[in-house]
Amino acid sequence: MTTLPRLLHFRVSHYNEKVRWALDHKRWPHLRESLVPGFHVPKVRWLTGQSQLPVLLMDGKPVVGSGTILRELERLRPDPPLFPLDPAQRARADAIEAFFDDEVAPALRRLFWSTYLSRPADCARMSTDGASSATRGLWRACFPLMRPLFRSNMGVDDAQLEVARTRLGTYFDRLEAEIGPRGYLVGDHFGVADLAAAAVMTAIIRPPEFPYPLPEPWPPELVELRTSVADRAGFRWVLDIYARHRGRSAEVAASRPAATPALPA
Ligand SMILES: N[C@@H](CCC(=O)N[C@@H](CS)C(=O)NCC(=O)O)C(=O)O
Repeated sequence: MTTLPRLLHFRVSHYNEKVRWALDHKRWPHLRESLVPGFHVPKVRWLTGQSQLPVLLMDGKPVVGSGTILRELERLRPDPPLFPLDPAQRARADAIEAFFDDEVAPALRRLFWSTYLSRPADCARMSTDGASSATRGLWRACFPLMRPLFRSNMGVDDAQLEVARTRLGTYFDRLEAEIGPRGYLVGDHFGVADLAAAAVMTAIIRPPEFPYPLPEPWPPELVELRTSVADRAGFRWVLDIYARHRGRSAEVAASRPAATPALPA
């Protein structure tokens, strides 16, 4: 790599948090470009032919999707490791990551956004957090047009919300069943399964170490949702993993020169 990786991301997103965390865990200096949901489409489509984030530009070449990006980071910078070397542990870690990515993440995202989509002002503040007030105003003006697209893109409808609410407890059951005697999901060390499960759960848990706190006040329905699971051991596990392992950011401010060796540990 001759230039710093550049992460195109949504601040609020749990899939995007997986990649930020992996870059930070590996102390890999990188640039971040935060995009605004809805307004991101032309740029991301132009770069990648699809519209989802995260996208990591590595020497200008796009790598798309959190799972693919994590594996590419591991291949290029294996130390400190995220993926177990033992094949049985690796298979378990991959399966846990797939469960949280494919089953849990869409359901929690649905629940999270459902608490915002009927509150245009709160939704605009959350979606454009970090952007200019002009961008926020424009986003707010476009909201009536974007809202139905957001609903259909994320499956925010009564039937799918009901399924998500019904299954919420089972997601915590699965998480709690995977926690081993040393407090990690696979083996004795922090790894990809812990990172993926905890990052995905941030959609409703929002630990204090999550790098982009939601603007206050939260919608009361989101506060209720979080409170409804706050007595779960899995909830405490996510807070604990974040407190112990989220660590410092390896983001480099955009004005710094773009070819930089590793940061001191
Ligand atoms: N499987 C993908 C899912 C990524 C994804 O769903 N990203 C959402 C944000 S949470 C997105 O970019 N949505 C905008 C769109 O679909 O245009 C991954 O792991 O990265």
